[in-house]
Amino acid sequence: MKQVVTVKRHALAANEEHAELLRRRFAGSGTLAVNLISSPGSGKTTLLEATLRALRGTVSCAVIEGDVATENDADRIRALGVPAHQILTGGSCHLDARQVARALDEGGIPEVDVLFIENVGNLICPTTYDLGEDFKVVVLSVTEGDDKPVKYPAIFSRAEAAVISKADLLPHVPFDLAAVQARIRSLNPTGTILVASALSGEGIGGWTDLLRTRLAAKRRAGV
Ligand SMILES: Nc1nc2c(ncn2[C@@H]2O[C@H](COP(=O)(O)OP(=O)(O)O)[C@@H](O)[C@H]2O)c(=O)[nH]1
Ligand SMILES: [Mg+2]
Repeated sequence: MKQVVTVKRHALAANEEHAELLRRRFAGSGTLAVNLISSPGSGKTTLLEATLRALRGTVSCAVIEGDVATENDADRIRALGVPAHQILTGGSCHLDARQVARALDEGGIPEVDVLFIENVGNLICPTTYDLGEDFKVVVLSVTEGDDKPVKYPAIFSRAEAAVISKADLLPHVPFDLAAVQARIRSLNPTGTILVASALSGEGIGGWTDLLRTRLAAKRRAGV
């Protein structure tokens, strides 16, 4: 048991070094890097598709996709004319900083204003792996149940923004939106909580405003 803990600690320490290199790289290019984390199927790729359509022509974007198998998500992004690279983890439950660096070096990803990294779908492992991102976003769909913030507190406390997705389904599912917002707020008092539907477009403006504001702040700060 002690050995397992030690190995995990070493893996995380090595990841930190690579994450720091990525952070410097993103600072150099003025790229806002956003790490999207959620359960499978909560709507990350669909949210990205709506986001890329909304930012088109004003903010240059690229996407790194992380999945256990298939190029499906990268293909969905490329279909919009946006550069995308698919990392296949072959079973691993999270992306690490070295994989992201390799994707940037070899994946044909140009320097852009905003780089989205769609992590492997789960609310646990990706939480502890820094990818040099500016901030993490947790996506929680209304069909997943309103208890998830208290069951997976680490990601909800670490993510600077929480997007409650599939809001168009709220009339059809038992999901106490006010209670979820209060639970997230108690885990992360300074975070932003957005309610959105990629299908209806609700909340997409607020989400893209947040991205534009964070990008402008990063450019002003020069880091
Ligand atoms: N009703 C509704 N369905 C959505 C919405 N966003 C995504 N979906 C559906 O949810 C499923 C999973 O979406 P996807 O974006 O692939 O999730 P990911 O695994 O988190 O990337 C798909 O069937 C989508 O059509 C939404 O805003 N409203
Ligand atoms: Mg996806």
